[in-house]
Amino acid sequence: MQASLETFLNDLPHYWIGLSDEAKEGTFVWQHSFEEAVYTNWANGQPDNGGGDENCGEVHFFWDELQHSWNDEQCYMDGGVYALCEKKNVPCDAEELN
Ligand SMILES: [Ca+2]
Ligand SMILES: [Ca+2]
Repeated sequence: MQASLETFLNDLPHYWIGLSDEAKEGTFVWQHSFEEAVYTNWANGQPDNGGGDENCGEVHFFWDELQHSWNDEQCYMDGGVYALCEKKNVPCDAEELN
């Protein structure tokens, strides 16, 4: 999954992936199910709750590691955060679309 994301993510923006520890500091849950994340891909030293208010899990490009990995970030950032959403495959067959 992570490898396939690399093919279309830009290097600079932040992508919120639906994770938050707003309810319980240090416990990141998916906002669609409130279940704790089983798979994680945190960058080295993350999540660090930097500044005491980083509660949203994001995919971020780390220049020092030259790769995308996860970071906890403020949920409200200047410049905005893109939301990365999952969707089911949509059939390309015209009959199924009608
Ligand atoms: Ca936090
Ligand atoms: Ca962080």
